[in-house]
Amino acid sequence: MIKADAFLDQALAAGYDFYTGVPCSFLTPVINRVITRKDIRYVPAASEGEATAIAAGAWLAGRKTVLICQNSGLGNAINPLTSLNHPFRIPTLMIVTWRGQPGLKDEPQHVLMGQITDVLLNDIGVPNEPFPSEDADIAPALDRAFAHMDSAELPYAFIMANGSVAPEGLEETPALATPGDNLNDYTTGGDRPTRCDTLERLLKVTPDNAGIVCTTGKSGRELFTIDDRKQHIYQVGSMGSASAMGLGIAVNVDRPIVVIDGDGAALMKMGNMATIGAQEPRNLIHVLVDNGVHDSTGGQATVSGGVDFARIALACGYASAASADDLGGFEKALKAACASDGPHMVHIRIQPGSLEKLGRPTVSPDAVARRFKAFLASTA
Ligand SMILES: Cc1ncc(C[n+]2csc(CCOP(=O)(O)OP(=O)(O)O)c2C)c(N)n1
Repeated sequence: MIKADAFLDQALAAGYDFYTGVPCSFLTPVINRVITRKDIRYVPAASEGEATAIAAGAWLAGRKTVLICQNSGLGNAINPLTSLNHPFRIPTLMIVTWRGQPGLKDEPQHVLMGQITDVLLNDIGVPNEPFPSEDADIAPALDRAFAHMDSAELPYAFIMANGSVAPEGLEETPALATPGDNLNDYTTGGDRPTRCDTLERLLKVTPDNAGIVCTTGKSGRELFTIDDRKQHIYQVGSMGSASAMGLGIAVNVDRPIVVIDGDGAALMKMGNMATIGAQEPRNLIHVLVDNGVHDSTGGQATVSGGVDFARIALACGYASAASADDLGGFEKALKAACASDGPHMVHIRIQPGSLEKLGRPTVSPDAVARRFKAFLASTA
């Protein structure tokens, strides 16, 4: 058994000071110390998939990250691990608990995942080993993890068995959002704009020093076709993770970060909005381009027509939220968002459909990520 600080100190000495995740009872000592310590930043996430994307954003912003979760939550993280970390080559150190370890009694819901935790990690190309439970094992284990993350630029996991770490108390002042009422309704009920015109207007209004994180599917392809700049990152998978990635970036940089989300994607990971509200990144502008359909997969309806995203954002603690359905209202809302402290939600309802000659990013995801990382590191 080790002390949590013995592990955290050695990871910190190598620069790993940004943690995000979701608790597990096996993780309690580590997570309690991570929350309590002032030299480590912890962002509590609503889901492990969200945490994976928050960590990816923090890495883009120059942080070394640790993702902590229960092995059942590994299921939630598989999608961004395979379709975000892998194609974009974004490393993170993972601590995954081992509920349902074969041979030990555990609850029925952990039995299967306990049998396949390492198999699953191996299958998705995440090398793994037991979390160190002796002091002498910490440095060599971390060295192996760092070596892999440095060379492959991909995640590495420690699987934590029960009782690896001595119990620790918790000193916590939770970051809680305060629901706001700064709601601006610019809707007109007139003809809705196209996504292409909306994205062109967004680029016109957004300052050049802003980083732009675009959701997966045709939005990213359209943004790329309109203009491809070093300040853009186009997600090619990890549906629903754009706002979480934007959050991970925004809490680590001063420049404005604009997230372009889709309605299907936002609905898939609505918990992200609660985390954003609680973290209060003043430089985050969450633009929800809502065409009411899954346009990228053939136009099947989402349920967004009955969802008031602006009010949801306010209820989650965003500093302001606006609704628009034409370019004039959108521009007003976006300009106001750029001029004041956020987080802000700008929800625009648009018409379905996309550009006829739609390109696909010709720059590979890992090149886009490194170009974007270098942009974030440049003078704001
Ligand atoms: C987890 C996951 N489920 C499904 C898909 C397939 N998929 C790709 S884009 C997309 C639709 C996204 O809808 P929305 O966010 O509204 O954006 P739009 O396509 O309308 O631009 C879907 C379902 C996926 N990439 N990932």
